[in-house]
Amino acid sequence: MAFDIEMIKKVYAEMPAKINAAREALGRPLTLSEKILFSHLHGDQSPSNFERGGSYVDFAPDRVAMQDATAQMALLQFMQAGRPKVAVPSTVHCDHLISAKVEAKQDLQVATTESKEVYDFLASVSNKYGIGFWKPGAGIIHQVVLENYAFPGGMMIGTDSHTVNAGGLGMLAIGVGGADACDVMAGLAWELKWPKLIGIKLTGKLNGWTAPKDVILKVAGILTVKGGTGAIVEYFGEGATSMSCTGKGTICNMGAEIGATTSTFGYDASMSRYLSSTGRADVAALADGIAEHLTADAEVYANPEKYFDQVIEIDLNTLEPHLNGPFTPDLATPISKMKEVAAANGWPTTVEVGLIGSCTNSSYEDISRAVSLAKQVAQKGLTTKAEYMITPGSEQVRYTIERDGFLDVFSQIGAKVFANACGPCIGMWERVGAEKKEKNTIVHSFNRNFAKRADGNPNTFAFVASPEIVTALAIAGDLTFNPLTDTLTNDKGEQVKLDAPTGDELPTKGFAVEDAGYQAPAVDGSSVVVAVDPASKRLQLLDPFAAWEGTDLKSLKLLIKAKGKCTTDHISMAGPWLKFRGHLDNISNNMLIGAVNFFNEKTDSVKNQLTGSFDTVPNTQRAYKAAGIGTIVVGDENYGEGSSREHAAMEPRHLGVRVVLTKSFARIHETNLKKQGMLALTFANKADYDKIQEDDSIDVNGLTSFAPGTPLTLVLTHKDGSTDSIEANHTYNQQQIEWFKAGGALNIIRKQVAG
Ligand code: MIC
Ligand code: SF4
Repeated sequence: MAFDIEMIKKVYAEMPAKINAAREALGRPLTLSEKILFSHLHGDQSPSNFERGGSYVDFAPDRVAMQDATAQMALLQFMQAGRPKVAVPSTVHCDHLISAKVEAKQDLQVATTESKEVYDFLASVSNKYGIGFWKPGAGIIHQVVLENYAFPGGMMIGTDSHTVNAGGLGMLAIGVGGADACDVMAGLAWELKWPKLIGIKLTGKLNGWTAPKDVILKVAGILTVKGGTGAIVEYFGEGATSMSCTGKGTICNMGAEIGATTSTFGYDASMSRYLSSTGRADVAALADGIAEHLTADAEVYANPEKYFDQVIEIDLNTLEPHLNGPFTPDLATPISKMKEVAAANGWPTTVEVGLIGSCTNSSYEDISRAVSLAKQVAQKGLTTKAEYMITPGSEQVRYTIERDGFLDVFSQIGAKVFANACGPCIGMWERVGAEKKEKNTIVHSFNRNFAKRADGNPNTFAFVASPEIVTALAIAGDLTFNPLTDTLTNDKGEQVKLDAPTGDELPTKGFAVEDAGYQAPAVDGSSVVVAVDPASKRLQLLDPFAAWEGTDLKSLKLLIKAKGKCTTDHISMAGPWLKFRGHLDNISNNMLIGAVNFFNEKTDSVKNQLTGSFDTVPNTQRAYKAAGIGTIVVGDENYGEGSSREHAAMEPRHLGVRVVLTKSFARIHETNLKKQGMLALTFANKADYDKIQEDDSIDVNGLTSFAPGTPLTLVLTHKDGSTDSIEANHTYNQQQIEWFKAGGALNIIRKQVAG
């Protein structure tokens, strides 16, 4: 039986009437995304023609998921809210803190020793507040959610940007910061700007070497890392229904890489098969009962241009496998063009390592298709040129692929199997030699490939591809190898071709697992004590941030003007820093150390205006803090893209940065800044970015009349005494202005729950 089946029954019982009411209010057919949004409006909200990309709307999500690296902060905040139990079903997943070094068992053991304090904290908070706890080794949050919790037509939020993976099962699943999760767990409404809608029509059918991954790699190439911002992407068409449920999950997962709020697919037979095979025939039966409500109205898919803001059509019959990268997931190259493109750009073409798995591509189907290629190595007298590594997405998948002999096939090509965890995807790859910073190329089936992301080496060129293509390129050891047309030389000196991959959508013998790694919470957790050692280096209870002083902000110093891409990885790096995710002061020592200083093109080197000398960003900021001087951070386009980690907002808040002024923001990061009581502003005129000088002091005026839709004025005083006055826009609504005034949303929640 599925978890929380009563909740699912209730959602389905209420859904048809809510959808009908919305259809009536709008007087037109509805997309699937709208059906799910309208059926999850918060009680204080009635259906109306909300403005896409304009109206802030309150929702009541069905559930919350958190991974260990973000759960610490989310739960430290939740503990301050003063509630005895979470208001909606919630889970914690231990997946981000496990290194990939030797192999699964040993690495897991090291993690459970090293991070014992954090795991114990998460387990006891979960136990106390009624939260399901998935132990280290159980698997990666999004795979575990897909296998156990996602359900068609549901709405969930998760403290991880790839929460969107659950769209593969027809949910609206949205990545948020911990403070948002805290609201929902405390029983409060969750606010989101009513999204725009992008429709993607998939015609034809996947075949040969092409995989679901190639759909999203292609889409990323079309839309770029910003193109999905503020939008839900809804896939439909024969190409969608003919694809596996887990393949749909992969596509939705990487919707995070185009900045989309989330992505989803209508309920179909593939979802029903997946639900049944993962022990949830009960959910499949319930979904079958209201199937018409779990997909768009027929008119919508017949005339998508009328209902979506943008429609893209992709023909799967002719779609080629793609390789996206290096350093950004939207640089898409069809495999047949790689020779040319790599040569033109001087990319290193020897593939050193191929890595498959992660939350993005760990399905039984993915693994079985990769295995069909690995088998050909022995059959055709080949040797695998690159190293090959696997991070299974869950213990259930790992156990099943071991039972079915797949791990044996992989070990014959020298593969290493790491723990069921994020590992190399999040910089927890203790790669031998990475510290030498040599230029090299890797290919992986993960989702992100920002600089340093996998192994900490800025000169690792990482390319994202399907598990099938990763496996083929690892065998060939060559980035320019096109398995569709090229041959390899075998041990007899013959030219051989790899046959196109084949595999099973689902295990014919069903999934199996001995210990899935789940720990249910206490029925009554009131007597559970959550202890945090005040001397801990890894955990620190939170002190509320100070409220706004009630005046304009005067003489802020420029801390850094960041140049170019500044993702949350640049603002709050992962890898070795993950261990401080529960300790705000300690993790603040990584603040913005990856951002490039516009004025000297260096990372982690900024001018301290008090002394005139250069120092690291955290040291400089701490010096301003000690002197009681507020600062401002200036950024470029799509600032804060990438992950949901609210540390990227809490660290500047904690260290005394008052304003982040950019050309544009990524959605989750902008919300995270607002939640923590910061000012997130954008240049009204993007060219004003050029007016910011290294020694600027900056006033922010207009705060005493801070109001929705009214820009603020910034006065820049340059070193020579001259000044520039510029306008800054913001997207704060009245509620968010209250967060700013209170010094952070949590200061308000605490009062609401107590009062
Ligand atoms: C990521 O893929 O970058 C992460 C690590 O999963 C993050 C969350 C985090 O920073 O903890 C994400 O995508 O939100
Ligand atoms: Fe983990 Fe990587 Fe997935 Fe993030 S993207 S949840 S780090 S596997």
